[in-house]
Amino acid sequence: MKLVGRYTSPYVRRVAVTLLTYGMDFELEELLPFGDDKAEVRKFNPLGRIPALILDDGETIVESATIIDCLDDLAGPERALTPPSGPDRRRVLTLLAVASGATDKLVSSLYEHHLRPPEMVHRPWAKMCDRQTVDGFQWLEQQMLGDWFMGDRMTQADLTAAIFWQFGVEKRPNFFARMNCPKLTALSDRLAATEPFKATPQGEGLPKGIALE
Ligand SMILES: N[C@@H](CCC(=O)N[C@@H](CS)C(=O)NCC(=O)O)C(=O)O
Repeated sequence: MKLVGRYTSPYVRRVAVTLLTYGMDFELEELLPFGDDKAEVRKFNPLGRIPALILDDGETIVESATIIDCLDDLAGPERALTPPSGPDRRRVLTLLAVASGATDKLVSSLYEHHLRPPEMVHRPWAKMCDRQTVDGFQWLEQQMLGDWFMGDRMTQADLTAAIFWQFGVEKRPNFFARMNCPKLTALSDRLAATEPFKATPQGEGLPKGIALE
């Protein structure tokens, strides 16, 4: 399998960590969804976004949730990190929806500050995104039942929340510190010490001279 993207993207990284957790072999095609790489990314995803996954038979899948659903299917119900059905599945999917939404809003705010000329940054919009990011992660913090979201076992919700949290902490350390989420911090630290996380370093922070917080 070939994974298109970079670990600087938390959506790419959660796919890579899932692949490694399942023991599935893949090669990484390191492309950014901006600049010179964009045209290349469009060959795999009409939207020009990362991640995309190319299966060994050439089938291409886009969007991290869709890719992870495919990987769960390949791993089988015994090993899948997303419960196959019922209330447990609905709970994990809801946790994932909030984690993804909070991170989408974080990315929107980052784009607002980094991709627009400074005089065109619309601060009320960025502020609303920030509020949604805070509300999402603080809700997730309250959902933790002991070590994991499901209490006794790791699921895709833990893996994804930890990756998204690490991304946020790296991008906006002060903003994330102020959220005061000790359970998410502990989850993130615990998973950061595991092999799949160590094998997928998220890389560099923001370019020098750009400060959001
Ligand atoms: N919902 C998508 C989000 C993917 C996403 O936002 N990727 C970013 C990189 S972090 C991207 O490709 N941005 C470029 C663009 O949207 O044009 C997923 O889960 O795969």
